[in-house]
Amino acid sequence: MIDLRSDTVTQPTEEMRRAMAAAELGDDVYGEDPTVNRLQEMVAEMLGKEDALLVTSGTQGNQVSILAHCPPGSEVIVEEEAHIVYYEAGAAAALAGVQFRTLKGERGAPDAAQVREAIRADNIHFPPTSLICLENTHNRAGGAIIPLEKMESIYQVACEHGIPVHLDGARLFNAAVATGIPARKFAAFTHTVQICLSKGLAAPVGSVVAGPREWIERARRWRKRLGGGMRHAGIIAAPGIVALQTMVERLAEDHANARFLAEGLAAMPGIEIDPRLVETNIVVATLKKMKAADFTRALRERGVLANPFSSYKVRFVTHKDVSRVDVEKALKEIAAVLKNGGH
Ligand code: TLP
Repeated sequence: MIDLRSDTVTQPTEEMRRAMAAAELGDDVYGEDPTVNRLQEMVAEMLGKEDALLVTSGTQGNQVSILAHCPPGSEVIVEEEAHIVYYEAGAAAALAGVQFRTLKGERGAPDAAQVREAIRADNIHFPPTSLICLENTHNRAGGAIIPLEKMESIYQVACEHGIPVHLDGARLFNAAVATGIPARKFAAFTHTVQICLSKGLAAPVGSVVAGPREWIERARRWRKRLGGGMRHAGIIAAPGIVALQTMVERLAEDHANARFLAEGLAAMPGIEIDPRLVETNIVVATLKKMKAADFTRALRERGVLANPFSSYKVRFVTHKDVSRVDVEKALKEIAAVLKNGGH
C-alpha cells in the first residue's frame, strides 16, 4: 500500500526504536524523567520559550492550551477551518466551556484587521475574548504557510488588547523548512505553541506545548486532570528527541514530492489543483466528476490510500515512508481511477 492518508502514518526509525529501548527513565509526574526533561528543554530552546511540556497528542496539546488560557464562557478567535474547530471532537466547548468566533481566512489565516474587528469590546452582553488561535502550516488549507508578517501583525493586535496568541504548530517545522525561517521566529509572534512529534517528524506518539513558565505549570495541571500524567514517559520522549535531531531537514523531500504529485495531478483531466499553491507536504485536489468517497475507495483497490476531505475534495499527504517512485506509481493509479470513473 502507498499510504498518502496522512503524515501521522509514518513509522518510527530504527534510531528512534533504539533510543526508546535505551532511554533513561523516571516518574514524570514527580518531574523525575530525565529524558522527558531533556525533550522539554530542547523544545523550549528551539521555540525560544521559557518552558515546555510533553503531552499525549496534538489534540491534547491544543486543549490543555485552551484550558490554561481561557475561562469558561469566554471566546476564542480562530480561523473557521482550523483543526481546533474541525477535528477536535468539540473538545473546547465540552472541556473548557469556551465558544469560538470563527473567521474566514485566506489560505488558512484571517488578517490582522479581521482579528481586530472580532475582538470583543468590554460590554456586559459579550463573551470576553480570551485567546486567538492560529495554525501553521494550515491543514485544511492544503498545508498553507501563514507568512511571518501576517503572524507578526496579528500578534501586534493581540498584544495591544492583552490577548494571548496560541499557535497550533502541529506542522510548524514544515513551515520552517519550506521558508528557511527558523521555527523560533514564527514562535516569537505567539505566546504559546503546540508542536507534533508524530506527524512528518515520524516519532510514534506525542506533542509538546511551549510557553511562559507560569503558564506551563497551569497546562501541567490541566494535563493531569485530563489523565495525561504519563509516568515513565521517557519512552515517548526519547524518539521525540531523535525526531527533532534527525527528521526536520528531510521534510524538504516531502515538500518536493508533494509538489511533484500536484504537478502530475494538474496534468490529468477530472481533477483540479494549482501546484503553485502546494507549499509543504499536503495536497488538496478537487474532483470534477467523482465523489471523493468513491474515488478513494477505487484508489484503495489499486493499492493507494488517500482521505476524502469533503464531498469532492481529496487530500494526499507526503511523508518519509513515501518515496518519489511511490508517488509516480500513485499518479498512475490515480489516472486509471479517473479514467474509469471509479468502475
Ligand atoms: N491532524 C490529523 C487529523 O486529525 C485530521 C491529520 O491526519 O492531519 N493540529 C493539526 C493542524 C493537525 O493536523 C492535527 C492532526 C492535530 C493538531 C492533532 O494531532 P493529534 O492527531 O496528535 O491529536
